[in-house]
Amino acid sequence: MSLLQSWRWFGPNDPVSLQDIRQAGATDIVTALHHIPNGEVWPVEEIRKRKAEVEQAGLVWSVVESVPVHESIKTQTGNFKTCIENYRQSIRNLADCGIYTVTYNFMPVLDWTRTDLSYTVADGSRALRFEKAAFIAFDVYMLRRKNAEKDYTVQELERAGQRFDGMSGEEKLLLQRNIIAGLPGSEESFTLGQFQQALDAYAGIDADKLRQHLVYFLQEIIPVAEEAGVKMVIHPDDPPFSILGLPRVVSTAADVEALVEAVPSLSNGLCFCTGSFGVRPDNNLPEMIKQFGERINFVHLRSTQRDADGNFYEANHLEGDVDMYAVMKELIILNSKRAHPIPFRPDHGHQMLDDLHKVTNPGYSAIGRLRGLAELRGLEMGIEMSMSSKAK
Ligand code: DNO
Repeated sequence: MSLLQSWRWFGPNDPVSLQDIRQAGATDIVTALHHIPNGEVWPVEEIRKRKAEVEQAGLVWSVVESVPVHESIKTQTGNFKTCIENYRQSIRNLADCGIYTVTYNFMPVLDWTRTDLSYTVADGSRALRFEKAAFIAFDVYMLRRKNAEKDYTVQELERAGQRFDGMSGEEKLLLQRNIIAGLPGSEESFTLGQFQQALDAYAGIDADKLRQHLVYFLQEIIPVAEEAGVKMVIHPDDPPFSILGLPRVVSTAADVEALVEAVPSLSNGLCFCTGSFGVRPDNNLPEMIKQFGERINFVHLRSTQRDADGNFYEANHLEGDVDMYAVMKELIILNSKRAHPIPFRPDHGHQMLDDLHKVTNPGYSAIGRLRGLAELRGLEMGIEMSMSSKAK
């Protein structure tokens, strides 16, 4: 039994169609009801409608990514209890429609963050990149966050200052847009003023407090997930370190361990994203698969390339810092112990070939992911075959 090959689809407005996805060879769809406002219940009729659309194309909607967690739940303010109750109802409704894997994250304010959505790599394709100097320039000189300088070294500030001075007005605006206007899949988008307000909501919340809020949320929703047969899978922080003075609680193996200890139910699961965890050299990915295997119910396969200055860009799926061979081998072993195959999706991809001339969702163009999926399925088949021939 091989891993399940899935593909993220952003719904009817996605420039990549369900037919395209079938031709890429994926069998399963990962999607969300992006039109339902954050914090509200996902109604059964809406879930059914989306499911039927996917099935008409000969595909299966097997994973939700994501049912977003409202900011009020993360800060425990305002009507967060109602938002949690709504979340529980969405879990029940999804299960009623036969969808049993639900992805979410607990990153404050921003979902994933990059500074450059069009970084040209050596072969001419475009990748997503996180450049530290540009990010600090945004934080200190554009957002002018109070006391931001304290988070950086003198050398980092100097480099960021030079970077900022060298940028045109247009480049500054683009940088701001890349960081706060909302990348695909993040349900929030801000102006600079709104953004500062959103950050202010975390003034008294350090990592311990945020972790307490996450554990509280889990204690409230996991019993419902268990009853409904749903696996909740948390996506790690991207990038997996603190940004803009915000706390982070899902960046390392120790972070995951703390969550497992607090809420041991197997419905408290993990979306194992090699691209996010892999940015930290201290995250040993194959070891993490062994350690948390029983709660890995969804996988994002992607690689990043770090440099000595703290920058990283998204490499081709089989290149970069992630040892994809070792990761895939562990996943195959894990999958062989399961009654149902674990879904993975090729996460992000370079903008390349024809897609360079199209408007695409950053990271989610068709051809780069098609390449990623093709390489990953070949890698899986090769490892599987060599493992079974050894066994013979
Ligand atoms: C980025 C994605 C994330 C992910 C959410 C999960 O490409 O992996 O936006 O969907 O963090 O809740």
